Amino acid sequence: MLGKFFQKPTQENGDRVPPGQHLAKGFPVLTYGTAPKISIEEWEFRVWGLAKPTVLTWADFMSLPQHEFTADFHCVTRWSKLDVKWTGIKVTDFMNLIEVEPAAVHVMQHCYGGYTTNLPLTDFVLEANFFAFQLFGEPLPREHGGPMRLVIPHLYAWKSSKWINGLEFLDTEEMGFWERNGYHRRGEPWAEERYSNS
Ligand SMILES: Nc1nc2c(c(=O)[nH]1)N[C@H]1C(S)=C(S)[C@@H](COP(=O)(O)O)O[C@H]1N2
Ligand SMILES: [Mo]
Repeated sequence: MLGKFFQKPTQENGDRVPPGQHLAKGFPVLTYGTAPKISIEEWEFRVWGLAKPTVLTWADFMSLPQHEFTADFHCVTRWSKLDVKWTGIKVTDFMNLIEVEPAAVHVMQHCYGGYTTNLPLTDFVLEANFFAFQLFGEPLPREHGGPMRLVIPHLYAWKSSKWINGLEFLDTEEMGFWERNGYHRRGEPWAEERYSNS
């Protein structure tokens, strides 16, 4: 066996675990630095760059349709968790609240605490991506990014910002925190895009 922290994939879910990954027991927490503490009352979300500058509140997000999502979660440090259950708001619905300029091709995620991570707009505006505020039916715990995080299921989880509080729309690709520190600019788990090759 793989010990205390990992589970062996079963026959049926083995093909859902990307190369070089193991199934985690439980749901590990991975945070660089300390988890910021933000109440829903003070929570604010900003949009800037190549978009109409906008400040959104918790109520603005809650006015959007809410959905249940089941998604697999892959951390580049080689653990995966299948079938994580979230409640949240689709990125595609969120986009109706803001006005992005046609020249925008890239987006930088910003967070309480200063973490950043970048995405091409084509990886961001997808039906499967969502802002999550519940995990397994409970308010999203602070250590997992509560009150609100982004989830981008098709990329390594460092692209899924916890405590997200803003988006900066860009006409060029800029690097976020881990991308500047040796990790891949895109991070696709099935292609094992772990580290930057430049
Ligand atoms: N703001 C912020 N978001 C973050 C991180 C972080 O350190 N700060 N870590 C990333 C990494 S590397 C992973 S694997 C996931 C971990 O999410 P979890 O702690 O809910 O498992 O969050 C990502 N989002
Ligand atoms: Mo990670």
